[in-house]
Amino acid sequence: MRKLLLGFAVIAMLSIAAQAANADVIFDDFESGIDWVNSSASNYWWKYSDSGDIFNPALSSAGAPQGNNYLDIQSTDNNYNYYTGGTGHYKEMDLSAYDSFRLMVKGDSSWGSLKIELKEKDGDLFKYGEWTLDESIWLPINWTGWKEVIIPFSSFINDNPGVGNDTWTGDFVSANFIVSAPAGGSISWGLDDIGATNVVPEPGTIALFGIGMAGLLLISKRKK
Ligand SMILES: [Ca+2]
Ligand SMILES: [Ca+2]
Ligand SMILES: [Ca+2]
Ligand SMILES: [Ca+2]
Repeated sequence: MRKLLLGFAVIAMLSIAAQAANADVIFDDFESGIDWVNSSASNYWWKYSDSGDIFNPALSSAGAPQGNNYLDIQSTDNNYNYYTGGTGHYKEMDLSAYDSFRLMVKGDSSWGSLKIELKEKDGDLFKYGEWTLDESIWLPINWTGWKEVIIPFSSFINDNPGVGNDTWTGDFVSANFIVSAPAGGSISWGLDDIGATNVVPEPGTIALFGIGMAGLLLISKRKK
């Protein structure tokens, strides 16, 4: 009986750990390559650069954090306005079951920041971060190497009041990643495993966790 209880408790705990470690849904992991600006496809990317700047997002396979490929972004701000360009991804998905945006980001220790925009089918546009005159306060990419970034959908700001229902419902159509580099400087970043996850466990998970805890308590009680 004790072994059975212990086994069940361990399974319950492990299932919670597994759920916490993985993104629940992925809308691009770059494993099937990148379809650049093909508006007839159901899953494609686009890119644009600031006038005179260098902005090169491209598929790379050197040290991907997940699978074999990731999106490598090399960019230089030649006109000293911090903004260098952006790249976006179109893929319609129902994200209503998830509470947070989630992706892997590779930084290069040079100062820079990323603005993330999410668009919904009803026309709503939500942004993460604000731009001020000469200083970006977007998501600062101030680390070196790969890091998991999780941003609750509730932290995104409605960027077009009056268009759409001004509410995030998860009726996702596209994401846009806009890059700010040091003035006159360069960034070398990577993106991978872009998707959505749940940070707040669902009631079922909490119940499972409770059963696991109860099992462990019962075992420790019987040992005495
Ligand atoms: Ca990948
Ligand atoms: Ca620029
Ligand atoms: Ca809106
Ligand atoms: Ca909406």
